[in-house]
Amino acid sequence: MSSEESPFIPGKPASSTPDFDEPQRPQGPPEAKPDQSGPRPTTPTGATSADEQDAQGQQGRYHTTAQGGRLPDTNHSLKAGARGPVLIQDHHLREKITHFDHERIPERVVHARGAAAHGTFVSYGNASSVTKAGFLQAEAETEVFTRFSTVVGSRGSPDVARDTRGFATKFYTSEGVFDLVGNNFPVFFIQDALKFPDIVHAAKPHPDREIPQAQSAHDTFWDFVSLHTEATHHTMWQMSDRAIPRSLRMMEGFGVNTFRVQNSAGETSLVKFHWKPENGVHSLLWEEAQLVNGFDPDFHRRDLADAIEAGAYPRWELGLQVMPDSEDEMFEGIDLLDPTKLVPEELAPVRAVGRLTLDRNPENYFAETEQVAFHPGHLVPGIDVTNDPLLQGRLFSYLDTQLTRLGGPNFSELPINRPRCPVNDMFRDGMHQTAVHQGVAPYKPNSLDGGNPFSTEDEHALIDVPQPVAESVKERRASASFDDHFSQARLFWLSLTGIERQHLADAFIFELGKCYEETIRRREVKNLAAIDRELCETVATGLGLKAPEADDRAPGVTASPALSQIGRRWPVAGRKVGIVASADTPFDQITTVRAAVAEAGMVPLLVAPRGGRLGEGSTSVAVERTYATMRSVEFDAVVLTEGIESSTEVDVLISEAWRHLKAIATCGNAEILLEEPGIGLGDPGIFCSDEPHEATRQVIEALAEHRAWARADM
Ligand code: HDE
Repeated sequence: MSSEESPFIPGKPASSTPDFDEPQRPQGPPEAKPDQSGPRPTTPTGATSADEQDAQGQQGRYHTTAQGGRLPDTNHSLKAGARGPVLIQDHHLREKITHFDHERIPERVVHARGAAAHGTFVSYGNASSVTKAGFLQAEAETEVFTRFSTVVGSRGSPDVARDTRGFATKFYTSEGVFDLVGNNFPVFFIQDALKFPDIVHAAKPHPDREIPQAQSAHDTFWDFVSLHTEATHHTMWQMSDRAIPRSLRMMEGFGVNTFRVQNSAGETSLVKFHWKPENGVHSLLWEEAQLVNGFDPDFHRRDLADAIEAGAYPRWELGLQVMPDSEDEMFEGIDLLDPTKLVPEELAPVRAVGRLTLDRNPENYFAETEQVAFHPGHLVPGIDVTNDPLLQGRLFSYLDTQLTRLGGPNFSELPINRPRCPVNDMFRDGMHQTAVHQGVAPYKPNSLDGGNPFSTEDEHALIDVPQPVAESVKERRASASFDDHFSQARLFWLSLTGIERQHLADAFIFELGKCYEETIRRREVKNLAAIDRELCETVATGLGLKAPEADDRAPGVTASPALSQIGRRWPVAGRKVGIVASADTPFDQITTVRAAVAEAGMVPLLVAPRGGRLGEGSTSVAVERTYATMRSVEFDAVVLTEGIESSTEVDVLISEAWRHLKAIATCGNAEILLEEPGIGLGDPGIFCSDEPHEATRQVIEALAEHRAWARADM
């Protein structure tokens, strides 16, 4: 460095004296952030508030070190001359690289891939007869954060793998945090938490080559579930269309385990929690799912964020199935402590008790979606656990896992996990402690801190309903009612329509067809014989195996029609319609179709051969997808306008939309495009009209049933 060169910026002349009197401040007003100087607000824990924490590391207008020292340059490390080696004294270099080196935390051991949103839960006020939980009382409104996830795949795995989906909601109630940590299936693979590592090891990639990613279509999974028949019911759901949701917004949610609730008179009931989506329960087809995973691996994540940003807020009703708190904890012959069993809605109707609206995307994926920590033991007064052995094990696991994942016991101080009510837990110190606790007596009883904090005999969380525990001996055994592994698997099968059954059988054929070991395939087909003859024969035929003898282990089972996804009409808001046009399309056709789609609360996506705009001047419309960037799987329905020509891309679009039972409308002479693939103008879900508005109206009407199911029989 020459003697005239600045010690801070190579090449910049040094000032002769330190510039104390006239600091060189940037001109103009501060750019982005509001002024965050001034005293830091504190929460009752003594920690800085959530808002303040969010801004930590991003305050003021200058780039600084982590210690707040202003930085002149972050492009060049400090070197012994412009071409010389880097000096170890460059603190900025070491601090920046060191922080970067430690940016990753362990991903969740299961449910690693997730997407989340903030929202509000509004109670209908009609649940007080069964629970005193404050957030379910009249006029209660509660801030929530919901995270959806797949189970098996790693953080970077594709969204629409065939898998169970997590559906976890954190209610920041005035009585403390309540977490409803559920799935999109009402049942689980195992009856005892002790088996959880086994099912997860079996479902995860093979330990030698670490393949396949985010799949159950492999030997270890089928080895386990074929041997461990209590998994049969869940496996049926996993092979059903429920395992490939069209959107996270179109899934049901279930608490799975049975909970015990208590009202203010001290009366208890057993309940199962349900989330019912306002948009209906819809799925992709398997071929679509496979295409989506290549075309847009972030399909679900993008869909959720886009919908919220566009104001098409997803909504669910929270429902309760309420069963009497009987001594044997059975209901209509169903053991309520067995998480491989559901209670058919026909036997215990789902009573809607409030509405969840997700209306705000996270601002920072890591801080919120990644660091949120759920726990089925985060309970509020009026909601307690049962002895379901799966739930009991979960009560241990979720706290334990955060210690590794979030690096210590203070994760509830992270902004996303903080209760929105006073916290005075008497916990102290530990890694990543952010609170500055007051007082000298973090123990009870004490006199030095005036006896603070006080215990309450009033409403408290962990209600610990005094349940009698049967006089018993210690033993590793489940009750005999847990031995029935097939009757509800059959109930699920019988509840599905023909096309849903076909999809389910096809999924078995695909998944077992991916297993190398024939013994595994045979063993699973034998299990299917205990569910249904037709299912077993279809799968055996698909695999080239001989169907085993009929097995009548599940006699006298009836259907629960509520489990089928097909046969109802649903709101179409938020669905996506591809409008294919070109520079030759009459412009009013484009505007008419777009307006009709938007008016129905759906998302119009204009597709054209090339990018840019269609139409002239200020009324022109931006092309949202080109032939290079579109694929049929993104659209729920397709409208073909006049002026588009046959091309490979358009032909593939039409044939896929046709095969995937999607509604297709043509305006005017665009119907010619249907000739080549042999699509009849009167076929189900095909709408041709000279009136673009009419063609679009018919498509919207058809979308209420999700797909043109009648085409499946053609
Ligand atoms: Fe979980 N589960 N689980 N699980 N689970 C986790 O906790 C576990 C089970 C569910 O978005 C982990 O924080 C055991 C049933 C969801 O952050 C872990 C058993 C249901 C999520 C864990 C079960 C679930 C998890 C991993 C058997 C549906 C994601 C990371 C006894 C009712 C939550 C974490 C999120 C996450 C353990 C069974 C739902 C390891 C031991 C049944 C939605 O603690």
